[in-house]
Amino acid sequence: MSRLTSLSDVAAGVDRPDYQPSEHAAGVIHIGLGAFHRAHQAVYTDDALAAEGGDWRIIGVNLRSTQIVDDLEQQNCLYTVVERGPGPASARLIASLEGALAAARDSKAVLAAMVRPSIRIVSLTVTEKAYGISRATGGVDAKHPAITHDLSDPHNPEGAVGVLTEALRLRREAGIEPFTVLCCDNLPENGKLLKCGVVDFARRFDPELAEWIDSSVAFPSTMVDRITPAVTDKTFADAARLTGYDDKAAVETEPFRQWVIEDHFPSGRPAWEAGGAVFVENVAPYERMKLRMLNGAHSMLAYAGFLCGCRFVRDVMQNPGLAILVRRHLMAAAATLDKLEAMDLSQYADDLIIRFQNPQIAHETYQIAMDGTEKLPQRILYPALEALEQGQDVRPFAFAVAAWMRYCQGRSEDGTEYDLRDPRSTEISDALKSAGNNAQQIMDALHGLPALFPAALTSNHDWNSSILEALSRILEEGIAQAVKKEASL
Ligand code: CS2
Repeated sequence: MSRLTSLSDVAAGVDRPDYQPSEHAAGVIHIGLGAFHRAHQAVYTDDALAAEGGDWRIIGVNLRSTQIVDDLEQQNCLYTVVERGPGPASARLIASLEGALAAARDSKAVLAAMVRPSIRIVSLTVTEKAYGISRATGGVDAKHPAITHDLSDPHNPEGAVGVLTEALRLRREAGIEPFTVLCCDNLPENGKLLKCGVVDFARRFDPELAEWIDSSVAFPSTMVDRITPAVTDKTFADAARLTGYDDKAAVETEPFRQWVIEDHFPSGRPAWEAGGAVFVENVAPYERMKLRMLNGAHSMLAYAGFLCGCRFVRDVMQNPGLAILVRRHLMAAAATLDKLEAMDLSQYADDLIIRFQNPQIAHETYQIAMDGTEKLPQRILYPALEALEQGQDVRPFAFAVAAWMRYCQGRSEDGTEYDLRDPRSTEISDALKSAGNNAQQIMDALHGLPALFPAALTSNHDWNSSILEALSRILEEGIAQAVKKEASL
């Protein structure tokens, strides 16, 4: 079977771009060429190009791995999105990627592309851990490996914040308007957070540049959503079966997608509304809703589900006790939110349950469980704190954290060891070394990890007793029994 390299000769019934890709130049650089970008922003851009045209194709950049760049280059950056909904899987070809660059191999080419005046937006999906910005201070964390490196050599940056700053510096020096920076990671007020980080980073070696970034660069916030499991051989097999081509850059995803964007693009933007994106003045309520409900419930079900032996989210939803806990978590998270006129939160919860149940989507609990220390604060800990402040039951959040604490032991009940896949995994294992199987000691050790748990939480009696009760039960009676009991409360 030949590689996907052109839009012609694709099997009938495959959705293909309704525009001539070569007629559109690039206007966006996207950092982080993972499956999520290819299933989300690139699809909206494909819709925008078909509807309104414009020079808005995307040059994709990967900071570290080179494989996807090589794969895309071999197929003219065309790729397939396999959609898995209630009916048979369907395929759509995407042509919005104009090029792909690997920063690890050619960082100069990446910076040169970012300095081109025709590039008006730089968007990012690099995952929470890649930024190195402290939520507590809004400044950069000088101990973060990429930040440490980039502060010592700011003109040869390796990390996301360093690359953005250097590209903005070069543009300013050349008298070129800055690009708009669009953070698409699951972080609260992601635009504001990234702006604070970039400004703080620049201030450490070039205060004037920092001033200029602060006053001239737009960092709109966004809420992005589409459940996108890691690709597997089945993704490739289905892409080949549906298109007739071998596609090494195919992705698979659910039919649902959502994008809410703060409308602040001084140098223009693609007509993403053509793909259903919604532009609003203030994204924060949407972000909070998604982070606390979808992502919060995801993290809870990933830890509890993984420990119960559920490989996929859909398996979790088949476990009666876990399914009750997912709904309980969604409702508890919703109760911490302000009313959102445009959204019905109980409808949103019902829809999420259906999405989680999707039998065609093989979304691994182990994938979601990754990077817990980066995800818990915005998904579970701050909502828990607000629940306490508002006099609501903190137990659902405490149960999620108790499940995470048990997960941090790195060993299933049958003795199988697994890798925590967390940037702080060594610190976690060290902290747990002398805690044995004692719930109080495990809780104290993990509560004590610097800059993770808010003090107002760890000093709260209800929080501590709820964690201790849930964790002791998990350790003494086993996760299955603990889930059953928790669900019957
Ligand atoms: C998940 C998210 O892996 C995770 O932590 O919660 O990737 C989730 O699937 C997406 O945010 C859905 O939009």
